[in-house]
Amino acid sequence: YEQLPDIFNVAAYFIKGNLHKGYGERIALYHQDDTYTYRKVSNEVCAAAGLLAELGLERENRFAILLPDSPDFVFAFWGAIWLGAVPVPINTACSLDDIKYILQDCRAKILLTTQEWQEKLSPIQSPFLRNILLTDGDNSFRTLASSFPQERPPAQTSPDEPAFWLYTSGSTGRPKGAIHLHRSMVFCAEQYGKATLGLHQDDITYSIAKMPFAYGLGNTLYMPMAVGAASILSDANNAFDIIADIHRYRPTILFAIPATYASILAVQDIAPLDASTLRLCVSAAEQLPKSIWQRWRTTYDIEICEGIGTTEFLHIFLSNRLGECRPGSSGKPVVGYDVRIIDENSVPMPTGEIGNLQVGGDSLMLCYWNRHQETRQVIHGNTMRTGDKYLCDADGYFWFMGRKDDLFKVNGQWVSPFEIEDVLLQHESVLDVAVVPESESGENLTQVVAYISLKAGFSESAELEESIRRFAKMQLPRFKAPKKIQFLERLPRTSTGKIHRKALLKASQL
Ligand code: 3SK
Repeated sequence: YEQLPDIFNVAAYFIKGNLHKGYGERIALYHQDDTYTYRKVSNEVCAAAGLLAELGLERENRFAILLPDSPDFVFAFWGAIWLGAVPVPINTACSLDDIKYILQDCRAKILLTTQEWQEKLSPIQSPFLRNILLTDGDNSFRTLASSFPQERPPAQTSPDEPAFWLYTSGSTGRPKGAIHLHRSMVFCAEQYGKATLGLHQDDITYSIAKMPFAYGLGNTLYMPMAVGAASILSDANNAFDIIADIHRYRPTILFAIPATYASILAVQDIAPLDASTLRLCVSAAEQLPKSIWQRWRTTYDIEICEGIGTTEFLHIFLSNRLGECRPGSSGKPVVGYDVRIIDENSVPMPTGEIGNLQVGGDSLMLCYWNRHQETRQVIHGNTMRTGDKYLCDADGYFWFMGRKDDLFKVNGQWVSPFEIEDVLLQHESVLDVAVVPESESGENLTQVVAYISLKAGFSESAELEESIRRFAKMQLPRFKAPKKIQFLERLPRTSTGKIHRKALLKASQL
């Protein structure tokens, strides 16, 4: 990881870096029927910066981007950083209420969005907002930007000043704005993108996680750009559209979440995926059940490299490596990160024992915006306690045991929901499952409840419930087998695609 100069603008570093390497005519982006070369991206970014400056966006001002993954998103994001301003991508999968909250909380001076979103948000009440730019309609962002020069010097920023914010999707409370520096993306691209995954210029990345989510931002935006590779911009979010995208654009790397892999496998008989262009598959955001890893490998002969990251660290810090994957584990530390398991007094846990995950590394956020206490609770010196329970085995692989409040005790013994979910997923009818505890009414005892959504062709019945229950009992100790099974058409998920366990916990307590 290189020493960065005192004056450093990360937008100029990535964009001009590719032109200097002679990659100007290489494809950077695929979007619908269009392709964009690195030269085109550079021109559009400078023009966007010109427009934003003209509209009064100044260094350190926040600039909200509420868009699906699209070329406009890319040009606006880099254009703002080019100016020394601070883009704040907002996930279109957030609730309307959270989007309005984020707009106010980040004090954006300008918002870039679509007509449809502007109408949904109307009236926008933020005393800081001066201008709303739209990507569609008569005076579109791109049309307005086209009258600005395609060259302009970047702001003379430093590696240590804020470059962009990302809001955490937290399943409770309001989203929190994590402030990231100009240096952060370089660190992640070097340590994870290049050194761990071996990304190279001929790769084409396809990410199911979208750019306002830290995982998607790296997969689609800055990691491919760090090596002169290409990425696919798409809003596909179901197995059929994802498969169609893979057949159309022929990506070499698929970045997805466990639900994506499960859903592609579930339609394999009716919409078979030709995975022959994929050299690498990555899963993050949630624990990947072993059974899905194994079925994927058997079906497509590709390992899924599971990893884990956080919005606060910007990208993945624990990862499996091709050829060395241990299904069900989060892998080993990405070089450059110090990952430990500690007890409540910060003492390292012995091998094989469950403790709290503590991570140190140069991509750690500066702080949560305007949240002093919450920042202090998670950041300790150069490290962060992520709130995850983990153990590390004798070979140095890390195993996720649940968020600190996902683990629960039954008959006095710790239960991790993932072990039970993994078993239930092996039943022929189960598409998706989440296990949560429930107090047995009238008694102070905890029982295991499984929420299940079924594969196409199966429907809820007493016989099916009994068959799943029997299947679980055969493979799990008695106290871990679900006492109660609830069928749902779809499991509730957060805006980043994680199972919304808190919502299920509430439901099981009603
Ligand atoms: O949730 C994750 O595993 C993750 C991965 C990469 C970047 C950000 C996040 C939250």
